[in-house]
Amino acid sequence: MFNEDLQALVNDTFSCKLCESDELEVFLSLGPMPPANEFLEREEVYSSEDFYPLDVYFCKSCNHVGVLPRISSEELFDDYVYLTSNSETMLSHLEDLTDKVCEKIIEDQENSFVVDIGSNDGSLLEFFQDRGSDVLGIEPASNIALKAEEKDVRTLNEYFDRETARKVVDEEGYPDVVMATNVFAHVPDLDEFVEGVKVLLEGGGKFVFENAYLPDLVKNKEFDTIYHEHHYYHSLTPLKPFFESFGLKITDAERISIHGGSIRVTVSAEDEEPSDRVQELLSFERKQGFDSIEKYREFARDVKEIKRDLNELIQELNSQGEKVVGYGAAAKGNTLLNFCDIGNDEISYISDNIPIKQGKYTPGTRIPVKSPEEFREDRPDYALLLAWNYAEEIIRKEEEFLRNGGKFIVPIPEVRVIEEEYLG
Ligand code: DWN
Repeated sequence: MFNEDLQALVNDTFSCKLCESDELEVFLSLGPMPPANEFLEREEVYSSEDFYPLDVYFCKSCNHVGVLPRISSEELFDDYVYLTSNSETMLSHLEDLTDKVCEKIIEDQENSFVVDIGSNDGSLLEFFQDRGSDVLGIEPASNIALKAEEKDVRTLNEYFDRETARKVVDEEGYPDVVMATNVFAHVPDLDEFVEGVKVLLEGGGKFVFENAYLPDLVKNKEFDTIYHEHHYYHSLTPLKPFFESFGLKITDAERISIHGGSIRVTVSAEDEEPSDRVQELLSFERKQGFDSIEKYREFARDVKEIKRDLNELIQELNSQGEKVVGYGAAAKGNTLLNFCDIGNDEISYISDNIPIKQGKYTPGTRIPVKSPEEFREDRPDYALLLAWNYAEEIIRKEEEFLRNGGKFIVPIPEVRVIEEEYLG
């Protein structure tokens, strides 16, 4: 159980970002932790780092889950390292998303206008643009927005709020669709964000967003996807009244497999009948107990078992002189490494295919990030698969590593070793 004094402090200091209740119970403490994407340049490795608590709370009033403290977007996103285009799996997912939105929502493709909030490197909007839509990205990280512009995806390098929304409508007109993939959990001020979405929907368009789905996170013990960038861990039960409080309505909701289990939600300002899937998911959440703190206390116990199992395995391999590296310098990997106290003694380096990350060091653990080419050249004994959500794609890419006797350690949902036999 969480320290009583700190729990009282939380209830005196914070309120739920969706319903404003102060009935928050912290059920898991993962910190102190540096921001998960604050990779270190070589010259920063021996300078100080910002560490923050990483406490996960359940709101007993509306069942919402979030983290404390809430770090500013400027600190988290001004200079960013995540690229949507880093995986074939993600690109294939975004193309499928585009097809579904074009099929279900867009009526006149050649005269459609699509806005993507948190558009990253423009990967999603490229698919819409290829199908004839006029597109506009809104991306706060200037280094990432530049990559979208290099691909001729028009992008506003700004944070999204009411003012930006009004500017888009005044200069570009009303969008048919407003997209947001892995963004709606990253916004400290959801009220301001939703007020901005309302402005964009005044023309009758739809808001379609995707985020990690809380029941999947809990069921699959995906504790590493908890970090400060993800202020919230969404489920439909608290989101339904939240949107209704703005005069908006969830008209569709669908579970999808990306990122370890996500949810795709469609929101409208029009008074239309929601699909049956909305009620089915609301019932699922209630029947599975996601409206009870007990479910989250059990999750916290599961997380501590993973930490124990992973530490035992890594320590055994290290003691046997086996070389262990990491694969996929994912943000979630930094939560896992810092929470499990796995550092540069246990892990020699981490391979990653994003050039921005190569040559940097992981926050808190200071593990060097190297290229996949260096990994293949080095042929270590074990690779801790920190990007487990792309396991199939990565195992396919690194088949030779397995065939040469290398093994992957997959930490989620339980610690297991993948060897050559896995290839069949
Ligand atoms: O919400 C977010 C999720 C969706 O993406 C963002 N806040 C940040 C980011 O989280 P992440 O860094 O955990 O995302 P990924 O895309 O799961 O990270 C995968 C990492 O693995 C990337 O750094 C790229 C790397 N990778 C690789 O080295 N080889 C990925 C693939 C597919 C590969 O083949």
